[in-house]
Amino acid sequence: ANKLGSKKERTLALIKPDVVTKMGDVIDLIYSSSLIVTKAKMTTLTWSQAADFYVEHQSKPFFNNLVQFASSGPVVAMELMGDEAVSTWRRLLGPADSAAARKEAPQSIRAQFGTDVVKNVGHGSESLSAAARELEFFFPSTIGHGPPNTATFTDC
Ligand code: RTP
Ligand code: MG
Repeated sequence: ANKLGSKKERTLALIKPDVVTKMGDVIDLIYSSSLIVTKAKMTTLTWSQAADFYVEHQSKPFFNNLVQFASSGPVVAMELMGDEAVSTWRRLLGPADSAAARKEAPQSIRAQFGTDVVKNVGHGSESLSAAARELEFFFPSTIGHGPPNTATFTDC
């Protein structure tokens, strides 16, 4: 915590294939929040990469649907930074089911731009440890081919 008592965190936000062509609408809402975008990458996951990303859900009945959808087109992965970024981003997204979100949290991103529980606009890490794993998944710290991931922002 800093001297004001806030906790600066980083989280992984994913814009899913259903709204990736309207990513600006989602990013506008991030700009209106207390969070800032500190890394971003558009990529298309293979089925096996999406299964790896969602490994925590591998025993769930919806796993195959989820992985199929997540690998069905491009996604935009972002690192978001700000006070309590993990919970703040999940609150901005709203409930997982977009139809429920329209009733329970009509201002939320899923309420405004989502379709149902599958086409639900985005993903947010659910804990700091999940955020660390998911950020490393999309923005690996090891240097491979291509430009290294050296873009970093220090706490402000
Ligand atoms: P939350 O845990 O806050 O409900 O939201 P979440 O986005 O983390 O959703 P979660 O329940 O953890 O599920 C992960 C993703 O799986 C897809 N899903 N499909 N019945 C279904 O077909 C179903 N249920 C969940 C959603 O894409 C969800 O985001
Ligand atoms: Mg969840």
